[in-house]
Amino acid sequence: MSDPRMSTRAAIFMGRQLRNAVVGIGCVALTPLCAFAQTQAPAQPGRPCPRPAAGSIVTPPPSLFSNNGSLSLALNYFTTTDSDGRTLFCLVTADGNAFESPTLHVKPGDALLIAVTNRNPPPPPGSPTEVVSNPSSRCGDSTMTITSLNLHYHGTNTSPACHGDQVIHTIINSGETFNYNLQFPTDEPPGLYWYHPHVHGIAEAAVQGGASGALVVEGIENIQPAVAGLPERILIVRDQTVAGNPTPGGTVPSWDVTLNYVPIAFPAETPAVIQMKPGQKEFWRVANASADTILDIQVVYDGVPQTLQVVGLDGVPTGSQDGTGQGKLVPQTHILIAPAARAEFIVTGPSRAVHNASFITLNIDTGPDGDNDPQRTLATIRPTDYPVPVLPLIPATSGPANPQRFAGLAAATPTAHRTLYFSEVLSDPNNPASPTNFFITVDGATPVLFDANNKPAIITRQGAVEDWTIQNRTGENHEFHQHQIHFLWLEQNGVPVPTSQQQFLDMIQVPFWSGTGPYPSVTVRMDFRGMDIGDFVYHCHILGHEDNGMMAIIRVLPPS
Ligand SMILES: [Cu+2]
Repeated sequence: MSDPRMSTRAAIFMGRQLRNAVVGIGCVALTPLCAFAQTQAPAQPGRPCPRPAAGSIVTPPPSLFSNNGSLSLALNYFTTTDSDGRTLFCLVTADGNAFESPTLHVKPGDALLIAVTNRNPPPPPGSPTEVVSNPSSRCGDSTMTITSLNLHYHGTNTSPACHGDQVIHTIINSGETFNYNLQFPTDEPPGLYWYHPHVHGIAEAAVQGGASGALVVEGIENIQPAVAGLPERILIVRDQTVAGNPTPGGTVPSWDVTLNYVPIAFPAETPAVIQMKPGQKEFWRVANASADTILDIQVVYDGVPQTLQVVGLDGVPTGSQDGTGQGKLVPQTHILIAPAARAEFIVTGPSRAVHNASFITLNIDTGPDGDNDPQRTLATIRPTDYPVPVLPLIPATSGPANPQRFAGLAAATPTAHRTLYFSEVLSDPNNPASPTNFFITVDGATPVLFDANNKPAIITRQGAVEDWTIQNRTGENHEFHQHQIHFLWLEQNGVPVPTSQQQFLDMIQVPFWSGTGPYPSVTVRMDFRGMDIGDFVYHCHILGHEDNGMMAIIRVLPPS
């Protein structure tokens, strides 16, 4: 599109059309998505995107494993509506068993090959479109519509080139098939990652529709031997709109949550059920696959928060990057999990003497302009001699740890320092009810809404190590995500993080600003020493913010 302002408006328009259609009270007639949702039959025979009933036992997602260095699969992308009028989206294996949202297990060094077919119906005539690439940047289709798709492999240190983990220009439109070919580096940290659609403007709707799954890089038992032999429980929290669209506040959440698709729906908020053998240690791998909801998880037995032995955050084993190849357990009684972040930890099942055992998320103070993320019980934990389902076991330690991607980063000399900040303004300063524009900006530059055709906001070179201070100049929390690489958490509000608490992350929350005093900030060390060159993005992972502009492009050039 020749006029970048038009392009931006189209993207914002698309995001808001979708958001309005999904969040609004039922489906508002004549909005594009409603027309799309109501008039189009599912492409899959039967009912795609099935969901379990409230109060169901939590079952693990189906798993697919790599073999001889690669994992190859085909996924179909479907949509439907549920009984409350929500638009659902799902990724389902195309061959054989029609597994929804399979967990993809790969080893460091493996290839992941996915043929993705968008089986959404075409967009209704007259719905918005946007050209997101030119002939040189094109990757798949060139025109985004309200039914477009692409996939992001969150947290993976894989290439941002086309057919890799490329989200700026990759577009898969209705009826089209696109082939992903991701090569995992041999030094990819073992742990929990995830995949989800990432088309700017409609990412929130796709993720709240449920189109996401876990991705496990195998081998954590070689860095954290404490998990060897333990039952492995993959838990995926997603969010979705609240039926009836009540005004958030008090106990009314901005979004309902689900646990492995079991709904915890306002107002009943019936917890899901997890069965555990009394006193049995399990290895829990929790992904916050919510579009917008911040979690602060806790396991509580008869009112007492249990000590969780954290072994990994955002796919990186805790304490594992000091050159020893071994991790360290970090005891915590609750774990903040930003949208898109992951936490992996050991939890011990309740004894028979425990009357009330639960897996909860605590209330989040998101700031005066933030969502309402109140405390909720995600699951009741029931001690059972023969729990169902029977969980798979983490293998025994099999050898030395693979080389670690971020080793030595703490001691590296930064080659640049930058300050970035989150900001928000009303799109019409004279109308308090007008939509908000969201920005992430390098200090000193002019704030611009994200557009796939924007120039890079930051240009650096492979080999660089940069310290970034990221400020929040708004009245709500934002959740910083850097694609392609992890970063080392160095400072909070200018105060150094103790070495024992430093961690490699791909998500970090920047708390809201009270309106007076210094802006809250985090300082992180970015590691561009790896293989990945090209253009990729950083953004707020509250996807409602990202869809409305809070994303920018970084370009990593080859070494000079
Ligand atoms: Cu945000």
